[in-house]
Amino acid sequence: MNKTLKRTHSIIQDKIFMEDSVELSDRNKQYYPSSDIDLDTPEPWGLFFQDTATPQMEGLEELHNNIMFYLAIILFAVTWILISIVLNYTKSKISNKYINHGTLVELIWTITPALILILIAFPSFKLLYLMDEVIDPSLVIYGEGHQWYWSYQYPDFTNNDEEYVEYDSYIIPESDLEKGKLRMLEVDNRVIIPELTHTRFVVAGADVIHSYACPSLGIKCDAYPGRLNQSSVYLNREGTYFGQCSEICGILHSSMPISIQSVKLGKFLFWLYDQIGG
Ligand SMILES: [Cu+2]
Repeated sequence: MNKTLKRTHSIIQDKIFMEDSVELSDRNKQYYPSSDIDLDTPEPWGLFFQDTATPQMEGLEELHNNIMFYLAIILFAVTWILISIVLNYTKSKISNKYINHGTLVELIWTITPALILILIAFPSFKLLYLMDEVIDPSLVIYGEGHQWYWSYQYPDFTNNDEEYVEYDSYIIPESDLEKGKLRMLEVDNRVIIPELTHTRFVVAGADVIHSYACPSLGIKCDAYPGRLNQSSVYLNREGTYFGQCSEICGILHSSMPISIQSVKLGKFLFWLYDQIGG
């Protein structure tokens, strides 16, 4: 661990112990609180988005809502036209069996969808390029997909022996699951990310193509062998977020879940210190 980190660590250590009066031995527990109080989890028959935790996901949800607005109008308009033609064929103003061409109506039904597509395209491109940018992140986390687990590295922080935090993250099998924990989603080592910190998430595959996905963070990033893909993460709040590998990668594709926990910066430095020491 370098000198600056060490100094920050000791300052924050004092601050946290004053605030929370946490015993040293109990410290590890606060990194892994029980997930039955977490709200950012998938639910049975859940149809809607999980609570958003990053600006990207807020943008995605807003885009989704905007597109749904046009979708609802188109759905009602087309349904109304169809039903009115079927029920009222001879008297309906929009149906006439003797007219083969109508220049005006053809212009309308060509130009209107084009305008709607443009209206959808602009906010979509804006969001696409905003999400693509990872400018000057404070932290880099490297995630690698294996058959069938994820491994993580935090190459920014090294101790005196030039070692950095590096660990594997395996699923907790159903037989070992504690009460209140989530089936097929809990892992033994979570990804710890400090909140309110610009983080670059670099993803690759070790053997086959995997995909790193977490719905409430708005991440879905393919993990290719021999190629680095990146995604930006800026967590708005503390919480535990769950995701799964989203590329069919083999027989245990469903058994390599992703669990991300965002903590306060102080707790993150504690955790780093616990992992690699001074
Ligand atoms: Cu996979």
